[in-house]
Amino acid sequence: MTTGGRIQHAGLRRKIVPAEAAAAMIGPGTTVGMSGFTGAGYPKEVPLALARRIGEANAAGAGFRINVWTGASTAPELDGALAAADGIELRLPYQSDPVSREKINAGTMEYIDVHLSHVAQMVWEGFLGHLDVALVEVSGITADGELIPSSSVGNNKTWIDVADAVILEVNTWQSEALEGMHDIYYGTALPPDRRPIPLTRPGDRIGVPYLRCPPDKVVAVVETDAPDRNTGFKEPDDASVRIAGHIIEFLEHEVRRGRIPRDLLPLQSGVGNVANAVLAELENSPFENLTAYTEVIQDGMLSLLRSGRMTVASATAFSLSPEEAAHLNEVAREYHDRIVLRPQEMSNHPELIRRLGVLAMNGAIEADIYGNINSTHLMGSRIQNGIGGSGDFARNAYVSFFVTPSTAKGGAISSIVPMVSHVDHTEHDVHVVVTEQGLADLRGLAPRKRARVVIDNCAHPDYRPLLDDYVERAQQGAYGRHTPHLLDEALGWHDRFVRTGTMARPL
Ligand code: 0RQ
Repeated sequence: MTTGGRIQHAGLRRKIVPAEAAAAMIGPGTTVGMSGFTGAGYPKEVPLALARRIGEANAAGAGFRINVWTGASTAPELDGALAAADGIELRLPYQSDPVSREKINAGTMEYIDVHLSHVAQMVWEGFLGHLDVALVEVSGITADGELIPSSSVGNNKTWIDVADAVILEVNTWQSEALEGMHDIYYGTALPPDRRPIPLTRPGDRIGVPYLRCPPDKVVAVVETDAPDRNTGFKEPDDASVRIAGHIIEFLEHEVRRGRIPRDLLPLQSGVGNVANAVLAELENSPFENLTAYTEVIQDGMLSLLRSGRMTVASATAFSLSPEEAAHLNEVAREYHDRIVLRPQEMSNHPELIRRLGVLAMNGAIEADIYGNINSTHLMGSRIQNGIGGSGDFARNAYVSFFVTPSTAKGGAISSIVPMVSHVDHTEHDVHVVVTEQGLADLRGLAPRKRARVVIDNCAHPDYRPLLDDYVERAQQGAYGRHTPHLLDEALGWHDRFVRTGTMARPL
């Protein structure tokens, strides 16, 4: 298989090398900015070749490690392979790889969990350190040397702009019809030179369809023909369908009250099965002409676009099951006017999220009775994935929803607790909490009223008496009665789980 047709620039065609040769350009201590966002558009072969090289060196005691910056999570060929070789010193931002997770929680890999919209500006500011190499998957190179992005944009513009050297993977598996779907905005700047971003509708195009890269910065081009590797979605379970139902009922209510328009406001939906289930339920809802201003286009959103119920979606990446990814490759051209892929500092930009009035739906691990949310840590200490874009959206959304089943681990854990064991989203950024039990609209409620609706509407019935007991005693005995807590018990549920394997206890 040759990709000659995908690499139209003669000078860059001369830089084609095997993956091993490109990997040999990355030495110990290098910081590499890799493409990739939720299993889409990540480099497929150079990281694997690099992991083999690192694994061999480390087996001989070399201590060969690199720093890995990405858009968000990637896939086993990148995060998994490099982590398994003990090759990552530091990783940022969002990840969801099981091997990386194990290394991070064992304390042998450093992980910095950053709001996804912040990564690029942190790199421009310079305090994260120097970026040596950009390793970026593209779907083609034009005769002028412009780069046609692939199934994600992520931080690629920034990696290419700031790295000393660029390695490209040109992947023929990616559809040629992706050309023209991207909108790369080059108008960003650091303060005090920032200007308003001229985007007022989700489908606006304000940039160019290509990534710019001086050809002499490219040190290697590797040809690949490998699929994006996303995990498929599960059929929505009962809890997800019920959560989705509560959200749709709430939206109908808001429309009836005239608080949001009939075609809603642009939707953002996080990753995972519950988020996908909400999108699937929208298919059966009364809402039409929907739009999305979000990070990822997952199966449920593509299906809304296909049926015509959604008119346009803006994101930074696809996050599709293998079946839907293959399908998209066949029909990508049909979506040219209806899908826009942008750099993640644009898809997640607070200015734009606030202006558009996004309805943001993200996953929680646990919520507390006052509405604080933990989206990232199990029992306060173990990272699960990361905050991803949930903070970008929640803080700036028109309505910010957090969704979680009311229990975990077969009922041994209540996802509604007196106090969250780690805080990602504070009570000030959380408008609505939803479990399969029901929905708590916390807007306009003072803390003690919030506790009442969270317990009554969202907690599992098995845990409601324990929460009621906590609240009653806190209101009697706390140091203050504004947000009453019993400090010696507030995290006692988590402690009980760690010691006994369950949060439940007899009253
Ligand atoms: O662990 O697999 O060992 O059983 O946490 O839980 O139910 O599989 O949930 O896959 O929908 O992910 C919040 C993690 C939910 C996700 C989170 C245990 C549970 C299981 C996973 P096991 P599920 P999901 C988009 C924007 C980040 C924020 C966000 C996420 C594991 O949605 O990463 O939305 N969100 N960002 O058993 C202890 C609890 C628990 C618990 C669940 N209360 N206590 N363990 N678990 N609840 C992302 C991007 O921006 C890219």
